[in-house]
Order: sequence, then structure tokens, then C-alpha cells
Amino acid sequence: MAIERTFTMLKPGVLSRRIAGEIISRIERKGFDIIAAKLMRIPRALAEAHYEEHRGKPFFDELVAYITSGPVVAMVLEGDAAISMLRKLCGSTKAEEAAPGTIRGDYAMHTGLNIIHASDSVASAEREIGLFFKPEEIIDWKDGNDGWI
Ligand code: IDP
Ligand code: MG
Repeated sequence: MAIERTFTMLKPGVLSRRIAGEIISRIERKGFDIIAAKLMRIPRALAEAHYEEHRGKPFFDELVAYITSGPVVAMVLEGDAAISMLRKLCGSTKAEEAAPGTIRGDYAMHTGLNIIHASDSVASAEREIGLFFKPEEIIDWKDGNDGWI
């Protein structure tokens, strides 16, 4: 499998619910390397750029309003097949289809409040990482646990 980088974001509400630690812990325990992380409040223009593919859809305005409504935790993760691996860990987009055991399945009741974003392709990951992080904010570290993960 190829090493990939993916972008993830704990959406607003995660900090208020005091579950950021639990979600980050699931990501770490799966084996991803967290290579960038920051707490931020997303400006409207960045939210619209991030969700550009959804502009014009019925939920777009609500989505942008939600994502700018409070602080998020933005991260870059690295690992084997990180993009599809993280999508699986997050679970389906629709709340009613997200399986128990996945992050969305375990922590979200509503699709519009599904608590975590994960890039869906190599192109999206590159684009989203570039929107949220400067190259110097990404730390390329090795933990020496490769044989265990
Ligand atoms: P994804 O987050 O699994 O990649 P997308 O289809 O890219 O799913 O949608 C982006 C976000 O927009 C979703 O995570 C969810 O918060 C919201 N969303 C998607 N579809 C709907 C919907 O039908 N109603 C309300 N919100 C939606
Ligand atoms: Mg998406």
C-alpha cells in the first residue's frame, strides 16, 4: 500500500462536547501519524472554498453556517492508504447509514452534524491540505513503531 496524506477536521461541537480527545485517540490507535494539527475558527471564505463542490446544493448554506459556528480541530494524517482508511474509520456520510463502531456511527445523530470531515481522494486531500496548512506547519516525523502498526 502506498503512504498517503489526508486531511481531517473535527467539526464544531466536538470541542463543546468534550470528545476531541476520544476522537483523536481513535485516530491515533488506528495507527495514523498526526503530522499537522491546529485549533481554528474557519473564516467563511475558507469554508466555502473547502466545500466548493457542494455549492448550490440545498444543504450548502447550512453546512457553511455550521462549519463556521465554532472552533474546529484541523489535522493532516499520514499512513498506508490513509485516505480510504480514514473514510472507513469515519463511517458513512448519512447518519442513519453510519455503522456503529465508526466515528460517525458512534457520535452523530444527524447528517448535517456528522462531527468529522475526511478527504475523499488524493486530489481532494492535496487541495484541502493546501487550503488549511502551510508547508512549514506539516511535521514529517517517524515514531519507530512501523513494525507494530
Ligand atoms: P463527506 O463529509 O462524507 O465527504 P459530502 O457528501 O462531501 O460527505 O458532504 C459534506 C458534508 O455536508 C457532510 O459531511 C455533511 O455534514 C453535509 N451533508 C452532506 N449531505 C447532506 C444532506 O443531505 N443533508 C445535510 N447535510 C449534508
Ligand atoms: Mg466530502
